[in-house]
Amino acid sequence: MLIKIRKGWELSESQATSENDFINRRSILKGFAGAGMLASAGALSPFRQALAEEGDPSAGLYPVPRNELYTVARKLTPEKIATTYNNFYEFGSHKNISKAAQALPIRPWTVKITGMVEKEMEIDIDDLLAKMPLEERIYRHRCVEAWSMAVPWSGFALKELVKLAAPTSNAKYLVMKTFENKAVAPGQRQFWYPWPYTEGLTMEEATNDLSFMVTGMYGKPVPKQNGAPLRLAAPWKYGFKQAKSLVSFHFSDKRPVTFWEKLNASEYGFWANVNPEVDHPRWSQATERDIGTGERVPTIIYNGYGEFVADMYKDIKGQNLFI
Ligand SMILES: Nc1nc2c(c(=O)[nH]1)N[C@H]1C(S)=C(S)[C@@H](COP(=O)(O)O)O[C@H]1N2
Ligand SMILES: [Mo]
Repeated sequence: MLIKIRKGWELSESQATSENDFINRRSILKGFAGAGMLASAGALSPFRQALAEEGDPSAGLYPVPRNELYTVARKLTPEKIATTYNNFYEFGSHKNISKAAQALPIRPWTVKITGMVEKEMEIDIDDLLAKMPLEERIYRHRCVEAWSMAVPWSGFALKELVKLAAPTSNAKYLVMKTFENKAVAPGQRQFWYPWPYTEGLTMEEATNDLSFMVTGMYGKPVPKQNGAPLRLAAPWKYGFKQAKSLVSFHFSDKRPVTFWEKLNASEYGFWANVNPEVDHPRWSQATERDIGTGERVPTIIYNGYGEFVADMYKDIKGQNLFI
């Protein structure tokens, strides 16, 4: 079976921890290397340095004002951990893809808005950034593999993009797709995956205040490995909903079958709302490991965002809201 290919989440806890330690040691070493090359205090991480060399035209936009409505009670995950412990199957089915992801060209980058909208359009990422009200929000992130982090994202409310797109009243779903580029993304040569990575939200979810388009992280442009130049954060849902490096927003009256749902619908459904009481068929979802502190902490329903989102689901019956 496809899904029996050994995945990151099939690692035992002890394996996962040592992998994490390994990555931390690696990033410390890389940090020293960067400092040497710059002959300075080493203020630039290797990724920041790569962006600076490439001249990311959005670099000057950050930092952006923080929206204090969105904050967390736990410690922020150190930047080096959040930017070197990743899931991005386009670059490999393991956590250590941050270097490989640097091959992704992020300029020019065009976003298509299609389907049930007043007028379909293509918009350049920097034109889009110029139109959108950028702010910083600290969000928790809970991966279905039972690890989590707390990250300061920068970006704009997804409802602002919806407003720009002007969907017609027939639109029921917003379907989001990641780039396709086999030349730079070796994972996309693995034909058994249903590329491109596809995710979706109902229109009500997409226009919920919490739904956020990420364009930055830790007060800088979001690194490639975390989904540059445009990635979703819908923090009440499991991490696999947070599709990265998006090129397409399609408004539809049909619910999409998402990437992981196509691979294994009984383990990864459309709704994927976080719930500690609904276990994954192969492991418990009751707790999660904070990748910053290494501590195991209880998981909270809707990842702690129930006050923002629970109402949207009160009338939905007979569907698995939590897988
Ligand atoms: N295109 C794409 N988006 C993706 C993934 C992926 O493999 N491809 N993995 C998802 C999963 S499972 C998680 S947990 C998050 C990880 O985001 P991070 O690397 O910024 O922590 O990205 C999500 N978005
Ligand atoms: Mo995930």
